[in-house]
Amino acid sequence: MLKRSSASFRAFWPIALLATAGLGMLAALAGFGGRAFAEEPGRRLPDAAVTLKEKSGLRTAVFAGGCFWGVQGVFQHVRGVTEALSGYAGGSRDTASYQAVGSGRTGHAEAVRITYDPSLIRYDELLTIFFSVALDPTQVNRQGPDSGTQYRSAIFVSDAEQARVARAYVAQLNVAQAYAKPIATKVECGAFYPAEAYHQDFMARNPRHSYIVANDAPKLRDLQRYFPERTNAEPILVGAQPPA
Ligand code: MHO
Repeated sequence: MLKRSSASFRAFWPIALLATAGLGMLAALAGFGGRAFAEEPGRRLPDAAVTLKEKSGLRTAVFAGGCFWGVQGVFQHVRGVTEALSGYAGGSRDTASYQAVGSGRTGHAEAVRITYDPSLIRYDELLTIFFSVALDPTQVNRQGPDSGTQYRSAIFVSDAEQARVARAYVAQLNVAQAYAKPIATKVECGAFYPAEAYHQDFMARNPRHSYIVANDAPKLRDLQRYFPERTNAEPILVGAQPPA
């Protein structure tokens, strides 16, 4: 009797393993059919109540929303943006490399520096697009399939005015309960360092890359869907030789 039950136990294990693997694969397929891992779908959020009175001349904004490929890919299609550069913010110059930042211990977040013409789009309007389609701001130290402090979401402000407008918008969205959970995105200060050339224009150059298809293409579709009047058909690319 004992012998028989241990034999059936042994026979059962491979079946149990196969069933578990099968279920896991089904769950993964279901996730990748839509926006993989993200809990918050894209939408058009309300305009900011506190807006930024822009000065003339080109301005910059730095946003961190997980892997920079998708954030750059979205903002390269936003009208009024003259450059969207992938890089690292929140840490020091000497460790601002993909390999070092990937350890999650340098303090950097993957970030995108957006240069824009304030006569065409304001800082607070960039914020609205960022929160609406470029990330799930409720995720803590992760974004989609990527986890670690380097994938936290943050707004890196360059002056007190940007900080005031960014904090007000986060508060506005929280009060309006725009998301099911509180916003984890922090307002931070810190220099921006451009990423390596092979990371620039990654989404535009690799539209069929499985990561882009699963995680980033939906963000661009959301931009086109919810902000058609702000979308350019063609991306503004950094080009083959980004500034060092
Ligand atoms: N998990 C992705 C993240 C890329 S993003 C530029 C990868 O390792 O390819 O961090």
